[in-house]
Amino acid sequence: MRLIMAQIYNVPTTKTFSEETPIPELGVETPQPEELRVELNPISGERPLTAITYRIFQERDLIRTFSIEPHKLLSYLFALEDSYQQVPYHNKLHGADVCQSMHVLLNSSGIKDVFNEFEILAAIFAAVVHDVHHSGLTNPFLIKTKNDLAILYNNESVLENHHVAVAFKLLQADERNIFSNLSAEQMETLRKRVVDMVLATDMAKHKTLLADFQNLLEAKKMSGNDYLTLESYDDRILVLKNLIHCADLSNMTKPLDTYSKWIDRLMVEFWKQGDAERDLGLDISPMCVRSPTTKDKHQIGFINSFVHPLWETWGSLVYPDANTILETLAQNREWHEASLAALTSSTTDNS
Ligand code: 8BR
Ligand code: ZN
Repeated sequence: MRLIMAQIYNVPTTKTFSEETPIPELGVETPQPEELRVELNPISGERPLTAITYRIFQERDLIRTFSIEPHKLLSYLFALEDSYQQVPYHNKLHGADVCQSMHVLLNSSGIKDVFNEFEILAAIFAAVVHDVHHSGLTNPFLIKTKNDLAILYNNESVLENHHVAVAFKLLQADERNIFSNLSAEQMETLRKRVVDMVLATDMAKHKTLLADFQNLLEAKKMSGNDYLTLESYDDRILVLKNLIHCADLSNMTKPLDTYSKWIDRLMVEFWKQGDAERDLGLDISPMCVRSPTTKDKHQIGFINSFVHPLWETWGSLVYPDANTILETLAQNREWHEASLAALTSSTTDNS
């Protein structure tokens, strides 16, 4: 990935829309509008991200509230979608999935009326852009191979800084500037929230983020309020940061047939990185080792250390909304445990 410091990203030559271009009802042309929700990727003409995000903007009335010009929104979403790389996991489908998950989480009963329309716009936007132009390689890999992006961002949240920079770079062209009707002050406020949220998707921030969230909820309980009141910017953004983190780590809380597809994609991406590490003579990262037990072992550890504590805390805030989510997460972990036990016993039998 060649990169000149002043040049964040070469914007692709994606179709742009003008005021004269007819806007399809669902954002993308499809002869099967009813089926679009079910078979999103093929029916949307391989534009799942545009179709989902355009629908969410419509449903939440963000287009009218923020005077967003529909042709600019489509031009932005097309360019964003084309800026997600064709990697096995961190592709446009993941961007669309996290945006959709964010949309659903924002409707949880415990927080339904907590955030204003502006924060909702920032949260939906941050979710859809949060992994744009991801190369399918982890931060530690980019750092140890001294990639240009690691140099540019001084090894700090390398990918996340890049994702948010690309997202704002795409806004620079007039025809894609969906926020052109916001005042300079509103734009600054929006930008700060989006940057804070996208940077919070760096797994290196997980521990602090969750501990601060738990402290906040504890303090709120002690004040005797049974509904959440968030006054300061720090408190509000802390909940939003945890919200995007939950949306990002939501695939293992979904039914097994959906979850297993995501985890298989992630493993293909990890294995490719492992191959690159081997070819470069580097130590292979533990989750990138091509061994039959890597997937189960790693996911059990990941769920126990990161995903379950996060969702348990979220569940305490939106109780009882997250109960089904926590049950599905437990079932998916049991599926990995059973698979690992079967693999281990077959190895022992053969020895
Ligand atoms: P991003 O999607 O923003 O990269 O953050 C999630 C990170 O968590 C992934 O890049 C990956 O390194 C890690 N992860 C693991 Br390990 N298992 C995961 C899973 N089942 N789903 C999502 N992320 C996972
Ligand atoms: Zn992500």
